[in-house]
Amino acid sequence: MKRISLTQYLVEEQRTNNTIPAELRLLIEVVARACKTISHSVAKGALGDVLGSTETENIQGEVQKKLDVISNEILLEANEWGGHLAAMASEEMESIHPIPNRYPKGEYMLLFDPLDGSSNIDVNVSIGTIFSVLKAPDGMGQPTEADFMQAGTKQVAAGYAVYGPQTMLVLTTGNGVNCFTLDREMGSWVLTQRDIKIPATTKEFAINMSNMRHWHEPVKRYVDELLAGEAGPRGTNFNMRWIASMVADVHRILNRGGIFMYPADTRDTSMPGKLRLMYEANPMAFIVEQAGGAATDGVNRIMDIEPHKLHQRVPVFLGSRDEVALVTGYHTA
Ligand code: AHM
Ligand code: MG
Repeated sequence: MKRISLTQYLVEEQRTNNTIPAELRLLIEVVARACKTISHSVAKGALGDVLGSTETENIQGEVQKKLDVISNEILLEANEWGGHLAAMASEEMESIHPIPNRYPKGEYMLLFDPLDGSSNIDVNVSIGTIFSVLKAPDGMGQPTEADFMQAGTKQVAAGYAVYGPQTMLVLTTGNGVNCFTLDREMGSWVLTQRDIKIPATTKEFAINMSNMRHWHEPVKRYVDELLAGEAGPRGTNFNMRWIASMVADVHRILNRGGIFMYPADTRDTSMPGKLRLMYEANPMAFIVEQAGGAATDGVNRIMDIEPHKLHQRVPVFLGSRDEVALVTGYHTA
């Protein structure tokens, strides 16, 4: 079988479909290279002294793992000097990171969750990197947080790397979803799945069931119906999987269908859900929609939400189209 590298794929996309401007292509290649470096650190584990926590907390008040900080540094350093970006933002940094004056500035803005699934780092379970690319507003001066406040529909690219038994990169530039596997010996990303599509129906769901007692009524109703199996209104048995790394859970859904849920609950109405809109929900929603699935916050399409804060949280329901429609319908009924 002829091997197609990420570089070749991107160049051909640029040439034939004109969906990827040259600058964006180079930016994606830099992000992919950074993910390769992160993958290398992740794989070393204790041998690279990368496990465990730092003494610091991030903006969300969460204790940072060493790998959270290392991955953040890798992405910042890799992307600072290339000239494709105006600014970056990350789960691990309180405010945005403008490109330093010593480097040329580009027209894109990059957001990322450098190491998603932090609770799985120290137990050798799949984790990942999620990223989203926006265009800088026309005529933007010194970038500010306000420049990042763009709905998910404005994304020009999104992707994630999953560091599992294999390291994979899943990418969309708005023209379907493709998956590349890292060839560790050659150091290159090889196209291994083209135009991935999520089945519209499913018999698998993913949610952290330990929060059940806190859920709102529509989520309770929906999950109760799934749990009732053959005897319930759905008339069929559902299976459940929860990896607690969004990248790994979404990757499974992309490959075999399913619905992923991280709902808001009754505990804290000022903090709807756990996942962050700008660098978790939006990029995943873009990928899932490009694969024929759907993504809502229970009421609205995630990519239509107008953001008002860099680190804002959002309830997430994404995956197989029909299931997302059903649980969303329960919220709006
Ligand atoms: P993180 O960005 O701090 O790693 O948190 C996000 C992760 C998601 O990957 C995952 O879906 C969720 O948190 C798991 O949460 P929980 O521990 O409540 O199951
Ligand atoms: Mg995360």
